[in-house]
Amino acid sequence: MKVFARLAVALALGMSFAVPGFTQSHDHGSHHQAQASGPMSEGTVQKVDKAARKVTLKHGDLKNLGMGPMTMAFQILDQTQLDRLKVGDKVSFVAKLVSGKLTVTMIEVVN
Ligand SMILES: [Cu+2]
Repeated sequence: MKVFARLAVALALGMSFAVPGFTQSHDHGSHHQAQASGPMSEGTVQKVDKAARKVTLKHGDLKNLGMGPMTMAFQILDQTQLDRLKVGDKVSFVAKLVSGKLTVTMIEVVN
């Protein structure tokens, strides 16, 4: 339940910093928002484990998960997205809790 508590705190903090006048449906102009079905985060690939379908990312703030910068492993559901990754790649990704596991639902290499 710890994660959910932190998520609630993160949401509350996010709300208090929201710019007055911006509605929730406001398009911030990033084409990533639509394709990602979640907020994009930045990271660097540290390790790819194809057998376990996991990628270890050194990531920046994950605002939707209430997480600060750290290095950690994520599940990746889509094998083809995992196959494209290699150590050292800079990536944009969407991380979510899926069935209680931190999971990358979308990831792309940033050139
Ligand atoms: Cu993390």
